[in-house]
Amino acid sequence: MRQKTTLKVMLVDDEPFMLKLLGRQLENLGFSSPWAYTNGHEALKALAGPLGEPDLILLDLNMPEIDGIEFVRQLGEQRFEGSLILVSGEDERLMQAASTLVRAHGIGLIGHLNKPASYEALAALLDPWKPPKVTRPHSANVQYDADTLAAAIANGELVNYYQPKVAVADGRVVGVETLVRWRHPVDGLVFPDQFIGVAEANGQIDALTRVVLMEALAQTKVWNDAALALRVAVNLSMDNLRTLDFANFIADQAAVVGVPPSVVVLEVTESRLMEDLRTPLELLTRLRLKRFRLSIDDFGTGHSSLSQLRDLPFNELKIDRSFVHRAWENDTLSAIFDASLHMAHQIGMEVVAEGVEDREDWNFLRRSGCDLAQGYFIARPMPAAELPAWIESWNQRLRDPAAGLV
Ligand code: G
Ligand code: G
Ligand code: MN
Repeated sequence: MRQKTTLKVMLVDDEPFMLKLLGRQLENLGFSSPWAYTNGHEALKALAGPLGEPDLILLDLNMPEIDGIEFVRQLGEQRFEGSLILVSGEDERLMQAASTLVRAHGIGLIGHLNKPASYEALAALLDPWKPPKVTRPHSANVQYDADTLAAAIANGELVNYYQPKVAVADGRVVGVETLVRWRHPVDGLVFPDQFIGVAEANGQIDALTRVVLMEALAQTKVWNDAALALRVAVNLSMDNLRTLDFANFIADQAAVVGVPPSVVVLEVTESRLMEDLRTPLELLTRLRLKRFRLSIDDFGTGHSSLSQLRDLPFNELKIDRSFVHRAWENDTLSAIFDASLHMAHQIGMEVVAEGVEDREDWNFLRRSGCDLAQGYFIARPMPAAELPAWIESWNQRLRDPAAGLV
């Protein structure tokens, strides 16, 4: 990491007193004296000037001439590559909205400070902070073309990774979610957000899902035969539900491989609105009749919503990670989390919390009454071969009183 003293910091706040206070706190933390502006326009002009971009900006939200929100938009348009801290006396929900906006502009947000900013709060944000190396996520986000993807599917370049789902009450490993990756011969491991959309747009999602599902079923059979009783979840795109024979395909494959439908979870996300619900409704209802488990994925975002709960026979609800991570410290998130959890329980569904990233998230879930948990705190998605050893070490963590997991 670079020396703090060589990092350039910009302060933008209409109150000169705040500039002085923050400036002094930064110097005490080892930063060289920041560039300070009481006016957003001048700060923006400076950004385009010979001094270049700072590594870090501390930005006040409430300013008379150009407010913090507009400032953030202009930073986004200029493709600002440094990091940002929001400073404000506004309430938590407004700060949440502003934070979401900053991230939507692709700007690295370190966090926010409540006025009057304390030295301890600033130190807590900046101590773990590392200035980003100049790689913006969207530049890395290549989309592949349909022919390349078709060849990859045909050549068996897609591989399944599996992420554990554990019971919150006792930590027991209940199942795994299948997450597809592409072992690209040149580009390395490619993540699904770079090719699922391509497959959906080019009529390849059925072919892709068939490959993923067959591999997942075969793997589940291997685990079950080795006395590892696991449920296996597979993600279905709404586009998989447009033709009725897809239900037969799933049922036939499970029967051929010898995996009972009751251990197969089909996770459905509705990323865009379906005009005609009749086919998906028929297909999912038939799968449910055959005792497959149906899960509503990313609940609370996009179109994964109440009307789907009303219309479709789901037995599992996955609360989207944006309502889980940090819900312990955010009243809005925990209110949405609790409401979703209780609603699902009232209609007899099992609830999975996604995005359990750290100890605080886990402790929050333990208090919440949620059924299952999934996330980096427990395990990242991994190749099938790594799962038995991971289960072993997880069980050790569970038995260790010092770990205090359960
Ligand atoms: O795996 P992450 O590891 O990056 O997955 C990103 C997204 O891709 C998730 O929203 C997940 O639901 C989706 N995804 C992963 N595997 C599959 C798949 O086999 N089919 C579909 N339709 N989506 C998948
Ligand atoms: O949409 P779906 O729930 O299928 O997405 C699973 C996605 O979430 C995958 O991309 C997976 O890698 C990612 N994921 C799993 N656990 C965590 C976590 O704890 N934090 C974050 N940010 N992403 C996670
Ligand atoms: Mn999923």
